[in-house]
Amino acid sequence: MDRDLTAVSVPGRVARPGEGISPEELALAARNHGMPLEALRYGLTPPGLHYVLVHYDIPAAEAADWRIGVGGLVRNPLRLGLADLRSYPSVTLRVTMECAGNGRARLSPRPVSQPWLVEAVGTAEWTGVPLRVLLREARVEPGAVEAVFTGADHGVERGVEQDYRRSLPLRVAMGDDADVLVAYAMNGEPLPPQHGHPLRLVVPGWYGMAHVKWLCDISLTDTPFTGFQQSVAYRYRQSADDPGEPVTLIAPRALMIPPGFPDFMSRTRVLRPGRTGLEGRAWSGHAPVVRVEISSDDGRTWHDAALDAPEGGIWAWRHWHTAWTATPGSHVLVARATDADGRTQPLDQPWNRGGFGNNLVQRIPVVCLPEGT
Ligand SMILES: Nc1nc2c(c(=O)[nH]1)N[C@H]1C(S)=C(S)[C@@H](COP(=O)(O)O)O[C@H]1N2
Ligand SMILES: [Mo]
Repeated sequence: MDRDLTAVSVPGRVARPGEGISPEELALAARNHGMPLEALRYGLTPPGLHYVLVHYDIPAAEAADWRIGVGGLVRNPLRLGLADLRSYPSVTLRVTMECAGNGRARLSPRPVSQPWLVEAVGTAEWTGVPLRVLLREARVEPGAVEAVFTGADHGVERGVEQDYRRSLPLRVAMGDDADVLVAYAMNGEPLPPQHGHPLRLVVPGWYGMAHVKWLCDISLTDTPFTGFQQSVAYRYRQSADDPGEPVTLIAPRALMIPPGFPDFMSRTRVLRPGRTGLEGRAWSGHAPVVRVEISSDDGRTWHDAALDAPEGGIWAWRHWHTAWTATPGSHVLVARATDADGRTQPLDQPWNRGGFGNNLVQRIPVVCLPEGT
């Protein structure tokens, strides 16, 4: 007899003190890649360098056969193909997307899951139909409170067999804060397989888990969705029995392009004495970033970096730059973003059991060589 699913798919856990990254975590890390930090130089992340996170397998999907249904509590159910979607006026938005688990691998104790360092981010231009337009055409019934989005990918997670599925409150789905898109293009091209070909949801300002890929169904419901990715995963919990709060908007974060050149194995940064430019990008899903501070002494003293004008709208990261005079010896560079709501980044890790929404500052150890070497 087959083993049941709970035997192949175990509950979530936190690593034991000193427990290294397991082969299972390595397998996830090899499938789900981050954005190399030097790619922070590009406002629009080049194809292939945007981070990727896929819970199960990339499903086989033919654009020509794809249909998306809009149903549930609606008066006029829809069933649309790609050509139908392309016939609506399109909207293009530049959106910075970040995985809610970004930074997880550095937490102590470490939640066992996709072991991101800090690079689970990317910015793309998404083109599609505002979800609001489809919901209006479907004539949502007054009793509806949420829209539930289903992806075509299937798997088992912590013993629960499922299609990847997430919901949004109707207010968010209707685009009260930002246009939510049913997107069929990324940077002007059809979506690549790993980013949801042929259709995905894009929810500006929200962590990645909300942007359902391989989108095949939208269903309006009169009760909040309680599926796995909503009520088990993606909650800020302190313990296994804590009901927690849902993970939603992206917390502010600044990242710096590591300066100098890296050692192959340790990736320690090496540079020569003198003035060196420091630059990077910063974003927040709550409000625009209004300040980036830099420290070259591991957070003891700070100075403000210059913020460049926003490029491509309010949902995309902002470029910042400053200069630093490197002196021989070891230094730790730190960058910290603050948004217009006054949210900023902690110097000590904010910990929760899933390792979500952790926006601890990035620390980059650098070694500056002696004069004349
Ligand atoms: N159908 C489906 N949608 C999904 C996922 C998934 O596994 N299946 N992963 C989510 C998560 S956790 C993230 S962080 C983003 C990643 O999007 P990207 O791979 O295009 O960067 O997709 C989200 N949408
Ligand atoms: Mo994610």
